[in-house]
Amino acid sequence: MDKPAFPTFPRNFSWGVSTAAYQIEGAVAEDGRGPSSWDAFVAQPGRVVNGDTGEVACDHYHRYREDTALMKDLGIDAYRFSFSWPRIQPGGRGAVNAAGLGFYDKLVDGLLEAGITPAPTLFHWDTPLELEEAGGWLNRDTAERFAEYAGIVGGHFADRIPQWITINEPVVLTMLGYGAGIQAPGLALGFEALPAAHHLLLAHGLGVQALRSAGAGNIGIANNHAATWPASEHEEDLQAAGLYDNIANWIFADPILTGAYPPELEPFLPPVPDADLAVISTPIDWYGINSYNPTLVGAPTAGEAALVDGHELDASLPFSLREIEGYPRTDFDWPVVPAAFTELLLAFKDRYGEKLPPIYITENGAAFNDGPDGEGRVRDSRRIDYTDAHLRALKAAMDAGVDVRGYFHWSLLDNFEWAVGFSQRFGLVHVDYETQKRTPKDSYHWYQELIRSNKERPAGNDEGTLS
Ligand code: GCO
Repeated sequence: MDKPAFPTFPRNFSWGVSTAAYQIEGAVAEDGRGPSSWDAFVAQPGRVVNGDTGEVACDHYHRYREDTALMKDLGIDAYRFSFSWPRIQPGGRGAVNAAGLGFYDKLVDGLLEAGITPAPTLFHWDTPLELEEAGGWLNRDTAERFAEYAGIVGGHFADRIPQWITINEPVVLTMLGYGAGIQAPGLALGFEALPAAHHLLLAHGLGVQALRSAGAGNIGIANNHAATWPASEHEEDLQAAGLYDNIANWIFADPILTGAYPPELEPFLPPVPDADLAVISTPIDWYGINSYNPTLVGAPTAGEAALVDGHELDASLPFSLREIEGYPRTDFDWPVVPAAFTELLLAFKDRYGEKLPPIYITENGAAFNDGPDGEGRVRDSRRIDYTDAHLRALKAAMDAGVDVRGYFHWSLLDNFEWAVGFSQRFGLVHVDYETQKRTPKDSYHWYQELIRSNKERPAGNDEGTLS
C-alpha cells in the first residue's frame, strides 16, 4: 500500500509551532524591558557567530499581528511562545513593568481572537541580568524569584491561557550556559554546574505551585531529550554513554516524574534536601519533550574534545560525543534519524510506565538554510522530508502506546539561534533580516495541508482518538 500523503493523527491532536522571546522579539530596551543574561552575553566579542544579537531579531515585538495572521493562515491549534521575564520584571524581582505585560496582553488577545490557544513558556533562558549577576541559577534564591514571577504572570493570564510551560530545557542552560560556557552566561564549570540543574528543577516545582495558586492549570515543562547511543559495545563506551544518558536525560526527568535523582549520579550531585525533591515532583498535567536527533557517546578520547555547535567541550569530561555517520545531515550538521525519535518515546514509556503523564512534543524541527529563489519561493523540501519522517516516527510511538497529545514544530520563523546567531534557519517562514520580510516556505504550505487533512478527515476514519 502506498504511503499515505500525510501521516495521520487523531483528529483532536493539537498542532502548533514554537518560538522564544529572545530569539524573535527584538526591542530589547523598549518599553521598560530590563537586560537579560543573553543581552550581556552577545555583547562579549566572539561569543556569537558574526557578532549577531537579538537586539532586533525578527522584530516580533512590533510585527506580532502579522505573525499571528501567518499562524492563523497556517491553521494551527496552539502557539508556544515565551514570556521575557525581564520585560515583565526588569530586575527579576518586585515591581511589574506594565508596558511589558501590556505587550503580552495584546499578543494573547490577538491569538485568542484568531482561534489559537496560547501555550507559553515562562522562562526560555533570558534570565534577568540582575539575578544573573547575583549568581543566576547557581544561586538557590533565583528559584524563589522565579516562583514570584510565575505567580504574577499566572495570576494575570490564568483566565485566558489554558496551557502553561514552566521552563525550557534546563539541561541546555546547565550544560552549555554553566558547564561548557557556549551559551549565556558563558561559564565553563564542568560538573560544578550541576547546582544550576537542581535550582532550575526546584524553580520548575515552585513555579507549578505558584501557577496553580494563581488559578492557572494544565501545566508542563519542555525538557530536551535525545536517544543516547553508545559508540560501541565495549564496556568503556557503554559506561560513558550510560553516564551521559543520566546527565543529559534522566537527571532532568526522574526528579519530576519519580521524585528522585538517578542513583548513579549521587557522587556528582550537591547534597539535596528531601523537601526539594517533593517540590520538584509537584504533579504536572503533561510532560513536554523537545527532540531533534540522537547522540552518540563514547569513552573520553585523549585530546579529542567533543564538539557542540562547533565549540569544543572540555576534553577532561568522562565521555566524548562522537559523530553519527551514515545518515543525512541538516545544514547545522545534525544527523537526521527519525527512528531515534520513536526509540526515545518508547524509552520514556518503559522507564516511567504509569508515572508518565500525557506527552506533548514541544519542539522538533531542523535547520535547512534555503532562501527565496528567483521567483521568491523557498523550496525547502528537506524540511518537509525531515518533518514528515519525524511525524511518522512519532505516530509509530503512539501506535505502540505512547500517549502524545500534540506537536509544536520548531519554529514558526527563522530566528536567532543562540551562539550561531542567524546563520541557521529553522523556520517554516523565511525571514529577511534586512527587510524583515516574511516568506512562507514550501514547508509552511505542507504543514498547513497536513493540519487541514488531519482535521477534515471523515469521522470514523480516526487513527485512534486521544482520550
Ligand atoms: C533548544 C531551544 C531552541 C533552539 C532550537 C534549535 O532546544 O535549543 O529550545 O531555542 O533554538 O532547539 O536549536
